[in-house]
Amino acid sequence: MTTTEQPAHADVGFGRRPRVEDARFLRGKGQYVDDITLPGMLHGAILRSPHAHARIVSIDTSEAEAHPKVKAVITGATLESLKLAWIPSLSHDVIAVLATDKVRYQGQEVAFVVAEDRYSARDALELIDVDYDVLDPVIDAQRALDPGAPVIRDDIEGKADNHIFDWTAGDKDQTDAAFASAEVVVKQDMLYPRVHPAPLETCGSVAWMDPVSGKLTIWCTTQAPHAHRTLYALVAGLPEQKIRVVSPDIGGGFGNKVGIYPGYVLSVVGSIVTGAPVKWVEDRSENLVSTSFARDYHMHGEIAATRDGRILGLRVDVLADHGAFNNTAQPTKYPAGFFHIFTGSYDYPAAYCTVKGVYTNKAPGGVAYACSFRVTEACYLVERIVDCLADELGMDPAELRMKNLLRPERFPYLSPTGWEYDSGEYPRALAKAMEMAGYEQLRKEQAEKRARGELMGIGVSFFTETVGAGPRKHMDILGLGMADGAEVRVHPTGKAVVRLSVQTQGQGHETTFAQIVSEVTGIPSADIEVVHGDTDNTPFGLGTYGSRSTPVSGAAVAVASRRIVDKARLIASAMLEVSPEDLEWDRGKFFVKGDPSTAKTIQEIAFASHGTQELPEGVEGHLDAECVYDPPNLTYPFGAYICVVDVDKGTGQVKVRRFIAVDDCGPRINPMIVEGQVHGGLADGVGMALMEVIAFDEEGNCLGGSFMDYQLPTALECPSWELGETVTPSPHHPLGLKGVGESATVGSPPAVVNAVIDALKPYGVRHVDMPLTPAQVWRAMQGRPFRTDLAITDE
Ligand code: MCN
Ligand code: CUN
Repeated sequence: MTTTEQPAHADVGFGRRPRVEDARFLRGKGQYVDDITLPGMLHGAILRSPHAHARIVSIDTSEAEAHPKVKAVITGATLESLKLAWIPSLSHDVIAVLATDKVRYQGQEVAFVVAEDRYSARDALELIDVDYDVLDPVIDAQRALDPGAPVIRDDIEGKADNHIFDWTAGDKDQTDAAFASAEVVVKQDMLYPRVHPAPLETCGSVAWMDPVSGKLTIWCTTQAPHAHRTLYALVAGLPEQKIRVVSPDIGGGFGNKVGIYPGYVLSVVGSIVTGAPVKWVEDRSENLVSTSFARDYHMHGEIAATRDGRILGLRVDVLADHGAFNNTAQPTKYPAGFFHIFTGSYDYPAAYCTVKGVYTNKAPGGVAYACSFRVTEACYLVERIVDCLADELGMDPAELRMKNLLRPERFPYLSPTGWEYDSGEYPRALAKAMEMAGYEQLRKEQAEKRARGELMGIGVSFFTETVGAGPRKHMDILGLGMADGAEVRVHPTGKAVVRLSVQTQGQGHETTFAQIVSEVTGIPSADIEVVHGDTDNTPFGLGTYGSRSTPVSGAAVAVASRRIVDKARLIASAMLEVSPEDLEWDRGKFFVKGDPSTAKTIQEIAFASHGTQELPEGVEGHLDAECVYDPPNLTYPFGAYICVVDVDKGTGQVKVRRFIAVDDCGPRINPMIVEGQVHGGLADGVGMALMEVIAFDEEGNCLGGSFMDYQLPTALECPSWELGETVTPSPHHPLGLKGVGESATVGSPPAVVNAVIDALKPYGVRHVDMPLTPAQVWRAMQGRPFRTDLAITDE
């Protein structure tokens, strides 16, 4: 007996294809954490600090405990007895699960109530009486190191200031020499303000410590289920085989769901204490106020060049506001993430940067939000300062870029700060974007409008991304190296299952990872099931962030799939009674060289691998393979963006009229999904450039705690995106693929800001800090833009 023939319409390999996951999402049949209901499940709620900085004098929980529906009230003291009050952060620090000594930011977790229902748990929070001794907060990062500034982290022995780290990259002497020989030097301060990933679904977990089996199951909103499990095992001393982390459908992560939040730990403790499953799901304000923010980089840049526009060097000094705990999600040895890719896409010999991290009384976090570990800030800096240079030189910004972009023959390219860019054809991408935009025509239109007193701006940006972390010897989280496993198993009937260590939050992995297996093996992607998000059913790996799924896990899947084909060749050789070298592979089937009529399909071979066919010496039965992929390098996708805006002179309102985005992420597994990723990232970029900011008043009140104040872009703020592509494969990825998930978020903010500043040229404006709200733009026109990270105090 053989399996059925492959249907003629088979959907094999890469290509535009609807997302299989949408069948359930569009019907409202997704299974999110909050959809999980277990028998006897209790509900947790967190009491949060109203103050940014205060000593906890006492906590009285007696009234809350007396509430008829309350099952437990947990405080820092309870956790101290379990040694869980403080847990290690992702960056050589600790974070408080529940505050014991002091609260250090508004919204910090102080107590946890477990009750029969969510409403009672919330009601009981009001019955907890906390006596605070309010302290002066440190809100302005630029004043955090002032002598006499209140010390936030007095829990760290001997700590007498708010300094976290100093870090440098590049060659200082060489950079000084480049600046000394320069004809032109341009300097500019710029802030990348604190923003928030704001996923549609907030964070949450359901924890169930089964008292009989001793098995702890945690359903939670995580982008990295395996890393979470190991951290629970290490921190809580629980046996790892008795922990199962399940990441069900996730309603957007954008980096917000990389780390472990106190709420997750509290649901676990709640379950241990009560003996029942405990659900904790935060509300929107809790998500915005207390979970990982992004950016908050105060940057000073200096660029050196010749008068005719050849860039000679770049110098950068950064003050990094990490909030109250240093808990930035990035490979351990990079305290400033991948910021040292700030040299960007241009060819010049010298660059140097210093980054100083400080504590402030704000929520911790600091990297996440489609950021590729600070590449967002780096790209913004270089793309803005190149525009400042163009302004100084009186040169067209596209022409200045074209003159300095890395040429194709420079790849693989070793940057002045030590990155090896794998491949690139930069001038081609910029030329394509300019052609799509009708760049010259746009400049003509702008000149005419300027003559009439209208404000039109054209902004150009070019980005190089660094995605796909490891290799493991350089990159880890708390000692766990960044490599990922994959397993492919072909069933007897030729259908297959692929198990991943990474986890989708909306990127469409169920579709694209099946397409990778299909591309290599020829099995139709509809016949391949993708399993992920469950540590009991998937191989170990470090998860999804830094757009690493395709570069790392995708490579693991490709290698495992190739191993399937290699094994299939041996089995086919036995079936056809020829030597393996005499076989030819035509995706999906092997045949004797020169005689396609002898073909054995991969489905027939799969059946034979499980059947009675005698297998060649040394070949085990069944058709399955696995791979643990340790990437030799990161992948470097890139792109050229052009944004066209109109600015209303009377109100300062910015209208993004056009946005042209040419992206190169190597071959595209599914062009439709890639376009969706780019659309989302461009909307992110427009939001950050024009609307999004988490600012604080002088008392440390968070001013971005709801969607009334934290403004997200909608279709109204977004134009109809104009997308283009070039294809430059990665030389080291088995299928040439580069990641793309964060590209547009990295590349688009400078294009929008450059466009607005370009529109404001008649006012002599060279730089204005994001977000470019109407108020900010209008005030820039009056020559008095404000600091967007603080509440406006002068009127
Ligand atoms: N893809 C492709 N061809 C390529 C590269 C990628 O078809 N050459 C596909 C991939 O197979 C995958 C998607 O594009 O389906 C994104 O792939 P990749 O660039 O590998 O990024 P990840 O899958 O690792 O996703 C993480 C990335 C990050 S870090 C953030 S933040 C972000 C982003 O993805 N969060 C998102 N995009 C998001 N999109 C949605 N809808 N939701 C999020 O939370
Ligand atoms: Cu930086 S946000 Mo994504 O890496 O999860």
